[in-house]
Amino acid sequence: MGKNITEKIVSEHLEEGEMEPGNEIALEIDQVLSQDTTGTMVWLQFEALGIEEQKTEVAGQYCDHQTYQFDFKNTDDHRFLKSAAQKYGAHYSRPGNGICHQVHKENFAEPGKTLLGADSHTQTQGGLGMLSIGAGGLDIATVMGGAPYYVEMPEVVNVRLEGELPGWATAKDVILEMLRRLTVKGGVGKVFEYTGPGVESLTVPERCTIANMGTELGATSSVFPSDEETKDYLRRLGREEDFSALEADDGAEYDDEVVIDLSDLEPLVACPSMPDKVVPVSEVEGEDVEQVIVGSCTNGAYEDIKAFAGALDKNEVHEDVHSIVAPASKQAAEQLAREGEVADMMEAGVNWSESTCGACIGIGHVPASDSVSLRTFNRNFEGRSGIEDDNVYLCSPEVAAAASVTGEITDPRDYADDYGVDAPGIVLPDGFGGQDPDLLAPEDAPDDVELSKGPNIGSVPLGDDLEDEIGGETILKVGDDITTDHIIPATSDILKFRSNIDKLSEFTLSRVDEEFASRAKEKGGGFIVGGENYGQGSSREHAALCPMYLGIEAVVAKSFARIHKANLLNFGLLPLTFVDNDDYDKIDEGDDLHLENVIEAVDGDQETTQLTLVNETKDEEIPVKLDASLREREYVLAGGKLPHTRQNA
Ligand code: MIC
Ligand code: SF4
Repeated sequence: MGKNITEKIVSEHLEEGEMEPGNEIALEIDQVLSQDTTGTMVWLQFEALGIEEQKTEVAGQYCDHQTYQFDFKNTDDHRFLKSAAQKYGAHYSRPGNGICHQVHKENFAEPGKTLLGADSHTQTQGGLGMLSIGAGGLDIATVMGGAPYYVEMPEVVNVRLEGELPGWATAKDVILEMLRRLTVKGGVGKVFEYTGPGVESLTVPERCTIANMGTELGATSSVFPSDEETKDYLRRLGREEDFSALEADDGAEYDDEVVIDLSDLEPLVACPSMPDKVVPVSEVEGEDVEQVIVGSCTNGAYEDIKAFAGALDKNEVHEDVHSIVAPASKQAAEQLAREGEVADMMEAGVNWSESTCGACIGIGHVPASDSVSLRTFNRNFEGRSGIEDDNVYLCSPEVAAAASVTGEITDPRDYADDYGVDAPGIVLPDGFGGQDPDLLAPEDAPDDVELSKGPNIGSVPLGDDLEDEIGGETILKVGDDITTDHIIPATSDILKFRSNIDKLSEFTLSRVDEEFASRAKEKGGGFIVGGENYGQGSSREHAALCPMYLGIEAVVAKSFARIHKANLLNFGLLPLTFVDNDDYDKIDEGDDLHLENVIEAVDGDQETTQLTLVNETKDEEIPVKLDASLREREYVLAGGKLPHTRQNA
């Protein structure tokens, strides 16, 4: 039987387990990456493991989220990250050099290899035929210590692309179409593998845009073949030697199939405030726009900004619009500057930001109250832009250009007619240059580096041993689709405490209920009750670590997002699901809940065990399940993965 691409990469890296969907497998990881808001915990946990040097082929530590360094705490974080990268053998990318996924793509991504990243959009590198997966920081730390990465073998979905993109439809519209069809829950437990004749017509940066937003589908990963396009792209990056061809065998089997005819696609937007609220641009045409931003790890590459510039075609930015480009890497910015594109855009009224995630998580360029912001990003969760009740639409660089000029959401085909502009298409540079001074190689590091810890760098909190009886109040009950941005927001006022859990935990779930942290502390912990897809979005393990720190022992929900569930288990919290989702209605905030015989239920030799949750306030017995591998069960029994790893080292 032929293998698909995912099975080929998995089988080459399989250390334990069977490639049966749903089975836990242990994967050997070739490369890791972390960024500046997850990296501090990654390295603090790596330090706690007591290992002298990281053991993967390539480790990249990028400084991209908090590059404005508006507080010494950010700068101290960067200094700490540099010292950790140099001490333990990672590449260090200086603040302003670019977003981790873009800089990793430019320098290290390699077909056929595995990558684990402490950022949910790590799957971007699937555009180059790499199996790349986002995970919590502790998983990165243990992989750097030489352990495999344990993950459920995903189902592999064949996304067959037919035809070619017409005029103003783009790669962004391919992934928005996937979100329109499958929703933000549609990819849980799956890898989307893109095949079919349409793949050939897509350049690597376009493939990366599509792979990047597999995260918004909830997917474990997304992957494209590695072909002549990949070879050509690596050649332009000066890394042709990293190329190897990779495609599915004839007769490869898949668990499911989605067919998209690229020729049928039209320009789409995701409406506020969920990436799957997708409609054709024409349906929301005429909506006034006050802010347009081109950038992020989805559409901030050289090719995206070039397309924006091409679509702008030197037309002036509308007087009511603030139009901003935030390049995803300094290399992209440098290239565009050399070509004169930057000057042309500036002349047209576009502003230029440094290379950063920035506005994507509400750091800078917070939209005005009651205004529409149109962004080429991947997430528009409510409040993520830095203001509650925001109206963020997600779109392609071409749609961003049309709105910059007209001042309203405009179908770029109408804009093209009115302004006489041709669809720019994707233009690749002959070659990329620059950037070397901003990427420090581990082999050039001095021998005697010590970790540099400023006053804001705390220590790693450890969980308590699991108790056989767990009781406490329902400190909070929330609805569906609670994101990690709700649990631990990433805005500038809060992000600076990522390495200081004592302080950070004060903000836990503050966007839902400002009193949550103080109530949890006062009550000595308790339970959180959630709806579907609890913890979707970011990989930030702080969304598990902070509730643990506040004494929360279990989250009972209808379902969980993949990375968040793994993070809860890593820190010894119980992610429990209802056997019957209607029982969600049998618990109210403030109800006293009780679990008995917990150790027996966790210590079982089954991947699914059942417990009885007693609602003492309402005198109800509610059956709940723990779905966790035998290994994850050991973590919980030991009070978390870190104590477990140390005990077994
Ligand atoms: C995000 O897009 O939400 C982030 C900020 O990049 C996060 C990482 C973090 O919280 O630090 C992610 O996607 O994992
Ligand atoms: Fe940065 Fe936004 Fe990408 Fe997260 S989604 S890595 S914040 S650009």
